[in-house]
Amino acid sequence: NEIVLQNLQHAMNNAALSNSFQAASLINGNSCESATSHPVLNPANHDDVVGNVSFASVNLAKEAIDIATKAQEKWANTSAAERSGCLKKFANLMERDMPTLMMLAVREAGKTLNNAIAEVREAIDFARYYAHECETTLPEKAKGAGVMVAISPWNFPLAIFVGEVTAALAAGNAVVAKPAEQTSLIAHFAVKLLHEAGIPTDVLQLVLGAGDVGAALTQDARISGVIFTGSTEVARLINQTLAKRQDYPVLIAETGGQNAMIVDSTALPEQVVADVLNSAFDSAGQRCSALRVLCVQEDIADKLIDMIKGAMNELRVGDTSDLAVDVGAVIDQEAKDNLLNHINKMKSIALSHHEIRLPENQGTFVAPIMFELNNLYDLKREVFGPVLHVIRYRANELDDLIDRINEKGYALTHGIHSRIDHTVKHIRSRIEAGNVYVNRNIVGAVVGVQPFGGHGLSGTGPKAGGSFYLQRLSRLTRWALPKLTQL
Ligand code: TXE
Repeated sequence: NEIVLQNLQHAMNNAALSNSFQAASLINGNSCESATSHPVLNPANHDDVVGNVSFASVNLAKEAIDIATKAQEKWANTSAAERSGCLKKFANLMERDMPTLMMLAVREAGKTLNNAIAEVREAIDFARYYAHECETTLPEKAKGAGVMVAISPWNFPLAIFVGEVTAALAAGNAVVAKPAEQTSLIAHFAVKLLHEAGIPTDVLQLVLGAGDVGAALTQDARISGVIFTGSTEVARLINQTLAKRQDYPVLIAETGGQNAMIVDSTALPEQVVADVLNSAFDSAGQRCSALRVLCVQEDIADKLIDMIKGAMNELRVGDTSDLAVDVGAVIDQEAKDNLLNHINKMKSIALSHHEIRLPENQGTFVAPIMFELNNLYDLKREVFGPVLHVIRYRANELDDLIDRINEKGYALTHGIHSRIDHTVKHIRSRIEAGNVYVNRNIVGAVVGVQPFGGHGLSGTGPKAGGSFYLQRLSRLTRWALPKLTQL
C-alpha cells in the first residue's frame, strides 16, 4: 500500500510540474477571463501558489443561463444511451487524469493523499452510477426539468460537484455549475473533462465566483431548479427565492449536521477510540457527516475519555503532501477564524478540554481539540472543523438524551456503539437521521450502496447516490418545495 501511495505521489508531483493551473468561467466552452484574477494558495502552505482563478460577473452568469436555456431541449431529446455514454467516458477520463485530480484535491483543498484518492474514486462512482441509472431506471419519456443550477461546496470539491452535475445531465437537464469559490481549479478541470467526454459546451456551463454569483443564478426565473450542497443558511435563502415562484422549481439541498455518537458501557473501547478519531478529525472535521458530539455512558466515561486523549496525542497534523500526516489544514483563514472563535468561547464554558500541539507551519491549521461539556445545550451552532464535544449520560437518561439530540433539528448522520442489540434497535428507532452507523465510524455516501442525505435542517432529500435522485431531476412529477421551517 505504501508503495502504491508513493507511486501516486510521484505521479502527482509530475502533474504539478507539467501544468500551470488557470481557471475562468467556461461559457459555451469559451474561457471568459475577467480583469481581475486571484492566486489560489495551498491551505497547508501559503508559499505554494497552486494557480490563478478569475471570477465571473453577474452578467456573465446570466449569459450562461441564456445559452443553457437554448440548449436544453436538444439535450433532453438525446437518447439515454447517448447521455449515459458521455458520462461513462467522463468517468474513464477521470481515471486517466487521476494524479492531476488528486494533486488538486491535496493542494487546493488541503486533502490528505488517502482522502484525495477517496475523493476521485467517489466522483468516478457518481458518474458511473448516474450513467447506469439513466439507462436503467429513468423512463425514456423523461426530458429533464430544464436548466438546473448546481452549487457545490469546497469540502468535497470534486465528488459533490461531479455528483450534482452528472445527475442533472443524466436526467436530461442543461446545467449551469457554480462550484465553491475556494475550489474553482479542480471544478474547472472536471468540466474540461466533461466537455472532452462529449457533453456539448452549450449544455454544460461553468460559472466561477462566490455567493453573489450563486445568488444571481438562483434568482433567474428561467432556471428550473437548484441542486445545492453547503450551509443551512444559504439553503434557506435559496429556498426563499424559489418559493416566490408559481411554477414548482426543484430544490435538492444537502446541508450541515450536528452529528452525535452514543456509546454505552458495553461498547468495545479500543474500537470506539479508533472510530471517534476518524469520525471527528478526518478531513480536519470538515465533513457534514463528521462527529461533533460524543455521548458516553457515565460508567465508562473516565476511561474512554482518557484513551481518546492518548490517541489524539498521536495524531500527526501538518502539510498533507507528507504521507504520514493524518490531519491537514482547514480550508482558509475565514474558516480558521470562525473555529478559533468557537474554541475560545467553549474554553470558558466547557468542564475541561484537551488540545494537541501544532507544529510550526505556514498554513491555516487548527489544532484538534476535545471539550467535555456539561450538557448538549452548551453547543449552540454547527462547527465545521476538528472540534469534538463530549457529554456523559446515565443509563436511565438515554431517552432524554435522544430527545435532546433530535431537538437540535439536524437529522444527518449519527452513530451507535453498543453490543446489546436491543439498545441499538431502540436508539435507531427514536433518533432522527438520514444515516445511522452502528459499531463503526461515521462516514458519508457509498454511491449506489448507501445513498446519503438528511432531513430537517440537514436537507431536503432525495438521497445522493440513490435511486430517486434522477426522478426528482426530471419533469415526471411535480414536487412541492420543502417547508421553510424545515430548512
Ligand atoms: O458554505 P456556503 P461555506 C456548511 C458547514 C460550514 C458552512 C460554511 O456548516 O460551516 O457550510 O461553508 C455558494 N446564493 N457546509 O461557507 O456559504 C458558495 O459560493 C447562492 C456543509 O462554504 O453555504 C458555495 O458554492 N449560492 C457542507 C456554496 O454556496 C451561494 C459542505 C456553499 O457555500 C450563496 C460545506 C447565495 N446567497 C459546508 N452564498 C456539507 N453538507 O457537506 C454562498 N453560495
